[in-house]
Amino acid sequence: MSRDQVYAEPLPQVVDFTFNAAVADVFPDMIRRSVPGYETILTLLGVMGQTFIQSNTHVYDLGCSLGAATLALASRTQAEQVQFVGVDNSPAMVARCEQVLQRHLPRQPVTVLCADIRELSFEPASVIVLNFTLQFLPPADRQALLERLYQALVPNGVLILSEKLRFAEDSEQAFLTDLYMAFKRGNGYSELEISQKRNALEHVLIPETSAQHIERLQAIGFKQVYQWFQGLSFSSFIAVK
Ligand code: GEK
Repeated sequence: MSRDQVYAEPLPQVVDFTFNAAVADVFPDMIRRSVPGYETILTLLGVMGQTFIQSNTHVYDLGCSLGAATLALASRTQAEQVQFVGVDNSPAMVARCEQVLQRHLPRQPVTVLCADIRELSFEPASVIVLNFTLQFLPPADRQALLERLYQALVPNGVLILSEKLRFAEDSEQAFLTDLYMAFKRGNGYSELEISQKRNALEHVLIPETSAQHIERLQAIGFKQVYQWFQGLSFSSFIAVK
């Protein structure tokens, strides 16, 4: 696995973060060293796939990067005639994702689309995953997308939404941010890498509070909404139609 050194050297100017080829090349290392609990979430996505994927439906992995969530979801399901669809708007990610999924899921019908998830039309789906993707959409676009995902889900279908959180209380925000810095240092990132990456993400990754996520999903109509995972500021929700 190639090591993430994207922000290791001082940059004359830190530009907004993009999912370009340099990021795609080191992505598995970057996300594991940057998202506390990422591996655990993937393991439990396997359990959710086994539980919630229904035969003759679609399963969407939106903002799929290299397809890790699709691989996890497909790993344990016994459902039949399931069409897996990974979608990402980074051509560099999509090219690599196609190779990964062809290699690891040769017998499953899998499609990888290079598209903006805000512009896609969805087929009836039993599971839709946004694993750390919604946070990269402009906040004003989030409600409309979630409403369309709700419409696409079949009865008892689920949306799994993983996000970096913001905290309403300044003290909780500061407390968890300090721990997150320690987590990144512990994973080998230097102070320079941490601060350059934070600047690059500032206008690109816009986190919301847990209450905002839960209330919006409930208002859209999901009958059960649970926050099932939290590792420092990184969290995951499941919403059942
Ligand atoms: C994983 N889910 O490993 N349309 C399509 N894709 C988008 C859009 C958009 N509008 N905006 C961002 N992306 C993955 C990790 S990474 C999370 C997801 C992270 C894509 C973007 O290109 C990137 O590949 C992905 O969403 C977010 O389980 O890097 O923190």
